[in-house]
Amino acid sequence: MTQTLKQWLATATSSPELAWVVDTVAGACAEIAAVLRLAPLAGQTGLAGATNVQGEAQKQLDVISNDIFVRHLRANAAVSILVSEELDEALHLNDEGGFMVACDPLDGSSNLDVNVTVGTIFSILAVDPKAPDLLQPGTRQLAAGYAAYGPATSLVLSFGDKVATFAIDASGQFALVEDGVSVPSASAEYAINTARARFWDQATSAYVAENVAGETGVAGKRYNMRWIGSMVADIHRILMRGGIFLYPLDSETASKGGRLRLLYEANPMAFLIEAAGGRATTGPQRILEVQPTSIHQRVPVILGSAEEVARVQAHYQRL
Ligand code: AHM
Ligand code: MG
Repeated sequence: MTQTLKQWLATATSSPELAWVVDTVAGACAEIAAVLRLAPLAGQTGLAGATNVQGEAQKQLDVISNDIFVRHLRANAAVSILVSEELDEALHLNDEGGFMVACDPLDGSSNLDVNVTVGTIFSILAVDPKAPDLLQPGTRQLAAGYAAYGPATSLVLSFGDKVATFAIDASGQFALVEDGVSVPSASAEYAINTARARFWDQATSAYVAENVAGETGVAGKRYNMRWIGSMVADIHRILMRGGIFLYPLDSETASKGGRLRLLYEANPMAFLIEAAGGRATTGPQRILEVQPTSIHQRVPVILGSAEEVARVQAHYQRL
């Protein structure tokens, strides 16, 4: 018999409150999935006409997805704080709640008008509602995950010990697909935006050059490159069949600290990848140990199959 998400949550964590928060996040994702399916006919795939705090043009669906998150989390008394890519400041929701949720409500939204997989990324941390610490390193995450809105809607979830995947069933509920996903330690697939090659540092350039050389170089095997431009879709592929994702620090993003955001992109993905047996680094440092200095902080992100990430780390050690 297939387990529902609620049934699985009852055994996966000893905290009923934390299970409740995860279930609430999943409810928000299910509603976002339903909105996305109808968005082209509802004329919702365009720009919202506003710019978020990161200086990015918001899509209508970025705003709609954020509103769905706020509404679902506000109704959960255990959640006191929401940090969202689409909100300039942390949003205070419930006075007594012991949890904070950090999320990117709709990641990869530049892909919406071409019907490519997008996703929601989330991270859950404990906070004192009277004096919430918003800047906790990723090692303190209690749970993290993402929803991938592709041919199927997948929910991928971890409390840190293992990774489970779910899919939406015919009744609109998440049901367990696999409990205990692991990232293959070796792979011959890498994901990086090669149009940025002229900005790369020496470590990234050296690693990619080895892959391009394939069986004629030191890597000793032929590689394939895949870049969807939607982090959730790229990471989902890597979680399922191995590979490496790189958005390293480069000369163009250096002044901002990187491209992807620490609290609601890098940390939850690093938490999942490590729980599945992979590695996640900025190059010189484990992502989960980076001490955040602001809620929208950016970091370099290199994560995936352990052996591939180790090769990149070795290049950074040589710098
Ligand atoms: P977003 O949160 O504004 O959607 O930006 C994050 C996205 C990731 O999903 C993806 O990996 C990356 O931006 C792609 O960046 P680029 O367009 O530079 O290749
Ligand atoms: Mg994003």
